[in-house]
Amino acid sequence: DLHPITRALLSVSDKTGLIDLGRALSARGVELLSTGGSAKTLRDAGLDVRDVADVTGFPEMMDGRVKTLHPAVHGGLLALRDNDAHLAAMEEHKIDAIDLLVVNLYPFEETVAAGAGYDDCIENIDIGGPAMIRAAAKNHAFVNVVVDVLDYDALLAELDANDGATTLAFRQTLAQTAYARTAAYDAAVSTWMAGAIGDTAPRRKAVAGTLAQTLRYGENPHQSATFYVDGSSRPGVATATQHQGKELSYNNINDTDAAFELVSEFAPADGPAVAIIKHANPCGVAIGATLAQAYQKAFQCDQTSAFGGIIALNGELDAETAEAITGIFTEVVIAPSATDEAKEIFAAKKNLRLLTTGALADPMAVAQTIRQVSGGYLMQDKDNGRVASSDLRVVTKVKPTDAQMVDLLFAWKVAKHVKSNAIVYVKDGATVGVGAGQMSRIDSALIAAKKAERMAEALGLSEPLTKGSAVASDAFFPFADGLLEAAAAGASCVIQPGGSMRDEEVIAAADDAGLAMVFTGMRHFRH
Ligand code: 93A
Repeated sequence: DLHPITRALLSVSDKTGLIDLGRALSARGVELLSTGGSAKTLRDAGLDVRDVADVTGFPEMMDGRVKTLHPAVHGGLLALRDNDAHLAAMEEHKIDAIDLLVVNLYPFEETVAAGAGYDDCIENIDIGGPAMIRAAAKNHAFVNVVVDVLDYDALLAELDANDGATTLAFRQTLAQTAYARTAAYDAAVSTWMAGAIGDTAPRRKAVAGTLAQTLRYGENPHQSATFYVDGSSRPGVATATQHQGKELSYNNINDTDAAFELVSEFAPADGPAVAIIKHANPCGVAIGATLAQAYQKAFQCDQTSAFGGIIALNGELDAETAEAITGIFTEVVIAPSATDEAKEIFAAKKNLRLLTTGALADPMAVAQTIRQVSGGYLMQDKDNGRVASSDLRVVTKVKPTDAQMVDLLFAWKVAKHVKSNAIVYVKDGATVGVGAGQMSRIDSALIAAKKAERMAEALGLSEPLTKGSAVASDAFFPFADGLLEAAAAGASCVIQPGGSMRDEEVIAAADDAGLAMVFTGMRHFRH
């Protein structure tokens, strides 16, 4: 399975390491073929290179759109070296075998990321490069294909270990990497294209991703994991700048995303807002006069769970808030920005990661979410639903007061970010009880109330904070029991989608309990 490398074709956009690689190959007696810019780089460094144009008998033409797309190149990559007919065809058409292809593609992803216009992006779609990569990778029984500057050293090491040849296993790994690259490349093109033509729900969606981080492990230490970014410019965990602390873990990234998406529901105009997340669910969310106050209010919801949590802010992290946050162990803080003073305060906490995003995410933006199931993917529009005041319908005899309405809408926003079944109690702009992820709605109502009771005891309060609260349910109450539990916990008003077969019964129960209840007509399941 060992095949020596005698001829290489080098065609790279990113010229990093090209000269060293060219020299190292030349020194090992490899003949170099190359395209325009790459050939020039090599020649300027004093290397002996043959132009692809010389091999094809055609000049590079049409602004470089056609340079390697020729049988002399593709025949040299695809010919089976142990097939008499293939060898005869090579002989007849004067095609020389190419044993090594080194290509990195036109920087399409970078061009898009730089905000280039339509035509510029189109021109940066590499055609000849992927064609050669796919050909060389298909013929990995004989041919080596390198698509990543980071693999140059491994290639040279392999050659040295095998007296100028490579093993099949090595070529197979290169081929696998090569197809991953061309797949990701075309996925990036397709994803960009969907955006450029304004198709927010394309019929076919390619999963585009660039490896951003090989994680230490996944949800658990025995699971390996990686983090891919899709090139989106959405402010959030994938695009944030990390200022300090060790690498984010799989769970950190997941929870930080949940935290930032939730806090982004609160525009700066809503006031300073803080969300504390544990296991992708909020254990405290609040708005306050200042961020520091909002943090204290959020922390008070569930001080036990907040330990080791992830905190997201909807405004610039200031010194006072930073100081307050360092009161307990926190894994990650994410905010649009942070003052120098705040950064200094955090600097003393080596294990605390600070991320800044530059801005809040737009909760109304159109996007897709993808979830894997065995044998496939589920794709859907991201839940960017929002209720307008005109959608709200008061269904009870008692109407919510203006102050209650503010808390109801706050609770509703939070409930959208809580795993179903979600029950969220809110008082004075702060969650005071969160029930998440239960299989029955009544249990979520009970758990949230129970946690509020425990918190009241810890804080030495005479009554639980749920007394006089507003409560949100992410989906309708199928029976009156869940609603009655919330009433028993002290809730005075309710927000929920409505739409149950038993709405009448639930409304009657609310009236009996003297509650004000509002229907939103929209559901926020989150499973
Ligand atoms: O425009 S292309 O799709 N047409 C081609 O035939 C072709 N062959 C190689 N682009 C093509 N390439 C790409 O040119 C390579 O993938 C590489 O990114 C780049 C190297 O060009 P140069 O050596 O002139 O800098």
